[in-house]
Amino acid sequence: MKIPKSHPRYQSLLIRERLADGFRRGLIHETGLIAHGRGEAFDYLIGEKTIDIANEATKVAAASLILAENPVISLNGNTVSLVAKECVSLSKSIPAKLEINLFHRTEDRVKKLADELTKYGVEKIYGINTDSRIPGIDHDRALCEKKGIFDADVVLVPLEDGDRCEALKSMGKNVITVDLNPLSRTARMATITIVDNVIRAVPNIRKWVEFLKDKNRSKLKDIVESWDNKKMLKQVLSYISKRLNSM
Ligand code: PTJ
Repeated sequence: MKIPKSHPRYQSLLIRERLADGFRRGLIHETGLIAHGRGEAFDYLIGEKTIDIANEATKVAAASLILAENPVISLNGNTVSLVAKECVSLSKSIPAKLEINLFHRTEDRVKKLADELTKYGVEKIYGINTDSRIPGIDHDRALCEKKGIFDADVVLVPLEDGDRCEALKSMGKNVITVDLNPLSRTARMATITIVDNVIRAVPNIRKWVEFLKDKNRSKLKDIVESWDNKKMLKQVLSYISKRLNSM
């Protein structure tokens, strides 16, 4: 469908079209569309822009990814449909590995997602031939690669589910998530939560990576170690309630 640029909800409708296209091409599971609806509602509440505290979380996430020894970006259907190209360029600038990890896993979807990523010049995609399991998870999101997520010290997991976030943390990893819902289990479990739309967050992480890359490592460590995720989530909720009260 051709959406006129003059439409007041142009950006939002464009994102929906991209997801619908991802669904038709077999990249997204049908429940991914529902998950997007929940995200959209929270995006509305924060004003559909990157709020200052999310930008701060993004800076901390970038510092953590730069400091990591084996950083991995975990990709699902929604993320690939919305920001495949941006994830590939982020992985190159960190540098980090890319691993496909699905809740509704089928070999067909894994292949389609890998083909989509390949279009943007990825040489190696993890998660196709899984050889390990994340302990404590009974569903397919446990499946991963030893050299990828299993051995990672920092994992960026946009649109995560709480179970795996908790399990990854129990393995001693730092988990960075992008989740528009500041109340979700994932948002509360993660080491660093970026409460922003993945569409805005991924390019913003890259921007911060480029800015911080050459900075002194002990300065980056200070940025990461002084981060208080719970405090930040409270600030986001207070931002939303102030916004609602002022309407
Ligand atoms: O591709 P698969 O098979 O791995 O399945 C992926 C989904 C998304 C279906 C699966 O991970 C799932 O069910 O996720 P949840 O538990 O519904 O969580 C999705 C979270 O992402 C929710 O808290 C939403 O608010 C949030 N969300 C949705 N769209 C966006 C978002 N956060 C940031 N940006 C978005 N565009």
